[in-house]
Amino acid sequence: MGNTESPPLDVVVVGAGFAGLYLLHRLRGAGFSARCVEAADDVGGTWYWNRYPGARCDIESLDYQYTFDPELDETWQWSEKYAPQPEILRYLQHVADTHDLRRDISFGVRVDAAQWDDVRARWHIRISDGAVLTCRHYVMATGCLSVPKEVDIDGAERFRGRTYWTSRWPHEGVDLTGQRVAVIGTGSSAIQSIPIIAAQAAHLTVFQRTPNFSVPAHNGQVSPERLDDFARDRAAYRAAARVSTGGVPITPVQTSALAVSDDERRARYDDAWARGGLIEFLGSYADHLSSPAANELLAEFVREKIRSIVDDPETAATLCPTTYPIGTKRLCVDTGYYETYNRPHVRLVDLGRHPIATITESGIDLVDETMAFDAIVFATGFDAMTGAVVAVDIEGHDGRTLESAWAHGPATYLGLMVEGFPNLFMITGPGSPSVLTNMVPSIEQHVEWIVDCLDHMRTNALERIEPTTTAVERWVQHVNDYADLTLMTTANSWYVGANVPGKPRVFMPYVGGLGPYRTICDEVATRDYLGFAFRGAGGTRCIDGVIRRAKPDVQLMLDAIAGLALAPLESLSPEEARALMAGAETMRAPGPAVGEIVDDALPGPAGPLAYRLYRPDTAGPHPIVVYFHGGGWVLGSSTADDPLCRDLCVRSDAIVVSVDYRHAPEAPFPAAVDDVFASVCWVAEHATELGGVPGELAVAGWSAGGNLAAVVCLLARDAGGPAIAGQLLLTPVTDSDLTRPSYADESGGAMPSRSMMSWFWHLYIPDGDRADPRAAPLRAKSLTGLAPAFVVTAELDPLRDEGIAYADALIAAGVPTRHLVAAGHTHASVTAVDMLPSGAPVRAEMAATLRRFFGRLPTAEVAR
Ligand code: NA7
Repeated sequence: MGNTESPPLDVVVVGAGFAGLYLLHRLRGAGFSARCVEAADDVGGTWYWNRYPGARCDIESLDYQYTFDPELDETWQWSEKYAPQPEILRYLQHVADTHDLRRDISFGVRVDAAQWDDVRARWHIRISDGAVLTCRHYVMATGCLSVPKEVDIDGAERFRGRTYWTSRWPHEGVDLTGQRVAVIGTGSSAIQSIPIIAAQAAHLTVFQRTPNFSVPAHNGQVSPERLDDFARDRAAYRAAARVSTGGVPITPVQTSALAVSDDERRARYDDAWARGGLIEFLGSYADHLSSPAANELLAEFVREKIRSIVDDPETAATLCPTTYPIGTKRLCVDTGYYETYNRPHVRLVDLGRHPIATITESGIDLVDETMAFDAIVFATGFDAMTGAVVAVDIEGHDGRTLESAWAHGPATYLGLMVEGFPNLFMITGPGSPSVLTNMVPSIEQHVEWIVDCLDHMRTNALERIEPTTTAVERWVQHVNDYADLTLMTTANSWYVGANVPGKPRVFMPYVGGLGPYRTICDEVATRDYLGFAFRGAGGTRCIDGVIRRAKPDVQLMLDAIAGLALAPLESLSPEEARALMAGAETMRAPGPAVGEIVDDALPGPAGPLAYRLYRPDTAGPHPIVVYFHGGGWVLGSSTADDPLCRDLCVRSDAIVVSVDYRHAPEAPFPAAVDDVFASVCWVAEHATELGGVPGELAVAGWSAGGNLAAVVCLLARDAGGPAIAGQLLLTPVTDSDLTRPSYADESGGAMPSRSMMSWFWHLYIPDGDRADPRAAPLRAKSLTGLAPAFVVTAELDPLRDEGIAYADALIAAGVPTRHLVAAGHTHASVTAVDMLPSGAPVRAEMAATLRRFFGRLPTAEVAR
């Protein structure tokens, strides 16, 4: 870089839109020196550039505005529910004037390159006018949708008529009166501008690659209900937006679209359509973005509307999206879009059936038709979320550019920072809620967090901040896990980069919502900036770790359970605890249907033992899995783990026999052991009668049931039978030592807690030897010669370490063993069939291993 360094600044900000302006204001207030670099000749960001006819916000203006300045709330009045671009631009100019922001902004110049100087811990920022700014921190406030996508249509440069881009519309406006106009693209920009272009043009032809869903804006006066809500308590209104999912203060609907009658649903959809608004429309039921069936109901409702609005059935059919779920591409908000196709001079071309061969000097050649135009409007979108960030040549501390670091997709911590690029922050970067929420409160949250972080660094004499590898990897995983719970990843949208040829397909925004995300960011800060490494005169500091270890669905369940504020199980009597568990069983999803269920009893050493047999819906005979339920040897029954047993039966194509055993404290150790061993012997002897294949017998169990399954294998080995093909141990109890580190890890909701386990052990073996291998199989003198094992431990389970120890011991003893660590899972979450989707892959592995035990799948290598 050149030598013309300006004096070092605390911060350089790129972009003077909503994000850059507020950041400048906050930085100034906190006493930091800052300069903002803006390519345009005025403030406004996206609202400076996007001047196409009909450009408006698609979140109501009352919500799409800053909340940091109550005076602005009082003095600024929007003329309409969805303000037009000139008014939003005037608003931002007003904010810049009111807070005297322009004096720290360099207009008409852009950042070409930025290079981190690791020795002096500062950034050198090269500006297009040749100047180099030096600063401690560098913030990209460049917007998520600011770099137009390059034209990827053959022959575009040949066209001799006029060409326009919705994203770079001429400031002086365009008169298309009497012209033959082509609009390419049918995204939000096209949908807003097409009705207005149609009003001017002599002929308008719209070229559609993928139809979009759009709901009516019903623009006009700001809705009176919203205004009333706001006027009643402005602070509360804004506070509610800040903690909401979408950045708009609406109460989320909890009901499934599938849980109501057709009439009730129809009435709600009609009402939502009559009100307009994308967040409210999509949120009219809870599961539109997670359940394909619920989504299809809403999608079909919109298609019906399209068919009812558009006169020509063929055009209507072409406008109806059918290839992706509604809401998985940005839902559009329009004024008279579908109606425009009823105008005689407007034509829709379906590029799926009539692709563009080339753009010519005079128009557009389809493969089967030649068309002449005076003007072509490209409404072809943006290189979203990453385009503006990688457009600058940013070089981090090891000489690597950000573009190369993100070659396989963006990887960030919290959407705020990137490993290898110290002191570089992004506002609403990939990995943050950003475009899935109302951008303004999302921007405010990022700005405030960053300025607080810089203040923390200044106070503690820390000069350098960078996220750790672990923090980034696990955040990326968390963002993906969350997206995978929804339908969002299924569409070819700009959310996944599918609109830009060659861009890696990665779902970029965070679907967890603004409120939960804010909680996460706050928690990171209060936990001493967990996952960030600092350096400076104040020392070197790093609390490495993972802010959200639980899978998102598991976390939601943990939060719901925590909200119930239940008394600890161990504070109840065994009868009360059993009643509680029985109550919980009635509330869970039932699990898949199986071919047949048989409830019966088998002879146990001290009386009959109830069992439930699950038979697959396929031709038998089948192998048999004898299953033992969890419940700390105190709770549960042969039907207690019904959904899990059904799931195992269906997935493994094996008979599952869930056998009950005597419970403590009424029948303490070794009663349960005697029962389970007897039951396995009985099932082995009666395999044929049960519909099984003699000799194809495995044992399985969860928690205390896993303990019993492991113990049965020891007993069978020592007794010389019955032959057991394999043991499946799901988060098993393997030892009576409650001092392992996983007991001290609080992050998984800590179930079963040490005190709960201690209660179970006390009831099971009140005064006997808890080191007896029939209670603590890890203590067995030898584990050699045992049945092949599959041990599943959960990352967030207090029993994790004893499970790991058992898997290790089996491997050391030469037992063919697979050990799977269920990342982000708790002791019980893998058993929550049909409730926690993230457990399904683990159960699929369990079933595959059972098949392997029976020689019905190739043997997998021993693996951790
Ligand atoms: P979008 O939503 O990305 O829309 C771009 C449109 O252009 C979309 O219909 C694309 O079809 C289409 N497109 C892109 N490239 C081509 C080519 N080569 N040929 C034909 N059609 C093409 O951008 P917008 O500016 O409308 O809206 C961006 C966001 O701004 C919006 O979501 C709001 O948040 C505000 P595709 O769907 O990719 O097949």
